[in-house]
Amino acid sequence: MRKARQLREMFRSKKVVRIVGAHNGMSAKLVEKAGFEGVWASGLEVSTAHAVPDANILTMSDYLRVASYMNDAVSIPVVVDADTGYGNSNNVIYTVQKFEAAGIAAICMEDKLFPKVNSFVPGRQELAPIAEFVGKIMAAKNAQESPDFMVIARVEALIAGWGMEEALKRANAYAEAGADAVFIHSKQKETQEIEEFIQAWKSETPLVVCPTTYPGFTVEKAEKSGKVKIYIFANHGIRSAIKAMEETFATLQKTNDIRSVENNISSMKNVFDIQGMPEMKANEKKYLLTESSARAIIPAAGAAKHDVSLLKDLLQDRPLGMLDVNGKSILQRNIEIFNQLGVQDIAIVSGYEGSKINLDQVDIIENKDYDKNGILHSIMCARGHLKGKTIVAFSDILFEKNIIERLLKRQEDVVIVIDRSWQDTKTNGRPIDLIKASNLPPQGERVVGLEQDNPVVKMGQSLSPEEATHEFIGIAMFSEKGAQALLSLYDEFSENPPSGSFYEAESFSKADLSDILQAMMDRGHKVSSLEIHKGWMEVHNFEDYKRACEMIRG
Ligand code: SPV
Ligand code: MG
Repeated sequence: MRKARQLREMFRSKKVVRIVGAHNGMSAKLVEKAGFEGVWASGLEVSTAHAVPDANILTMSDYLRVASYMNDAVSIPVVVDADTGYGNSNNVIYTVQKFEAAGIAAICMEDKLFPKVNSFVPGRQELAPIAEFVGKIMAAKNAQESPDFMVIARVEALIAGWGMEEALKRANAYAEAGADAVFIHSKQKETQEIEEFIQAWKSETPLVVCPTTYPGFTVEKAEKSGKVKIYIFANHGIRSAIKAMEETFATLQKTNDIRSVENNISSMKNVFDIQGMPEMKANEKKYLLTESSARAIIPAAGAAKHDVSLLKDLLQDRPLGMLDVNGKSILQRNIEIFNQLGVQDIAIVSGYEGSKINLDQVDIIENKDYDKNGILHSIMCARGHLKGKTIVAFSDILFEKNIIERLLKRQEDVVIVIDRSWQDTKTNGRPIDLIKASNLPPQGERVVGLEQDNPVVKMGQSLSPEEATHEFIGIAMFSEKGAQALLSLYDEFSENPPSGSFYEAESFSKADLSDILQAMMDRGHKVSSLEIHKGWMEVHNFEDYKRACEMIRG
């Protein structure tokens, strides 16, 4: 009974506990999000949400189900409006057992006859005899399991027009019977009636008020009284929802144009947040294990460094990975490929114009020093993700799905993707990461055997074209063991950075992935390869961009 205790503890403070009416999990969650202390599972709201009168048309089980959804959606206490207790004392016992078991902190029962009618509906407002209601309170208090659970007794004498004396008589009888609080209800427009009651109230039992019709009785006044412990904003949630929906529907009906309401409705992101979708996605990453269970790291921190002069306009406000290729950014395309292949845990390392990487369902990790260090350090910013099978893919390349599909099937500890068609590429003097693999690429028109490993012997931009067999495309995969080896070598160099250059980088801090891969090879680690023939491209200049837009449709 964690929440019942929470509510009891709030009662100990001088502050009034503000609870707000809700009718389902969503509205309860919005109450909590807005910063209130508790939820009022309002009979009026729940009935309205079902489009039936607030007159015990719904059954106790209906209310219980809705209250449970509310309670499950929030971490603050839920106080349930249990009307008359849904019958006589026998029904009250069952009601308390069920609601308490559902985690509800308190129930409130009113001293009307079953079936009740909402207090603001003119006409029939029949009160139960005092003895009968006292019996219900005792039944409720005896039925509760935990001493923390609360039973609030609601006095309807003022609503029914029986006068102040009757109201005080009843309130005192209910307090004597063991009610944890007395809810005194009034439908007056002015505050005199409620103030008179509070003035005359001498019992230690705290009061509950619901000033829907007498809003002049503010939270501040309630607090000042020293006697009111709960202040109910009973139905303002559903009334605002009704108005908002009516306005949206009326506008849509008139305009037949979604754009006419777009600015006045909640974003889909907010909808998913209320659902708890981010938490679900986080759980998926942990527990929806796929055959490969691979993760991905995409370093996207550096400002484009190559010949981007003609891309400048497109890139002045965003990193290269956010370049739009026919309606989708490069990063978005690549994330979709990973997701389709079951790679859900994706970390993107941001740096240059990092705030523009507005992608959902990925972890965005900032490399604050992106302008001082190289890609290797960007990758290491996401080292928390470098466990188990992990693919590292550069952010400025577009690639076909089958490359990743084939890569995921590989079992070696370090596998890098290498293209045998590199000589076909016009680089215009731009350096590319060349590879010397153990075996020459298969020659001739028709080729099989690309699934066999062809271990890498050497890699780097300074390899001579005569020596080179392939080109590294910027995608590598590490097994658990491979990732460990990479991390420990990185840590070793970080602790003792080599003075001067580090392989082809001017310093260790500027190192590229190819530099550390070469270092791994030099330490005797095997770097395997996945050989491909085209099926990818990098976007480094306007020419590349135009070709990418032509080749990628949709
Ligand atoms: C409710 O919210 O259902 C209440 C408060 O019982 S009132 O509608 O004011 O009676
Ligand atoms: Mg009610």
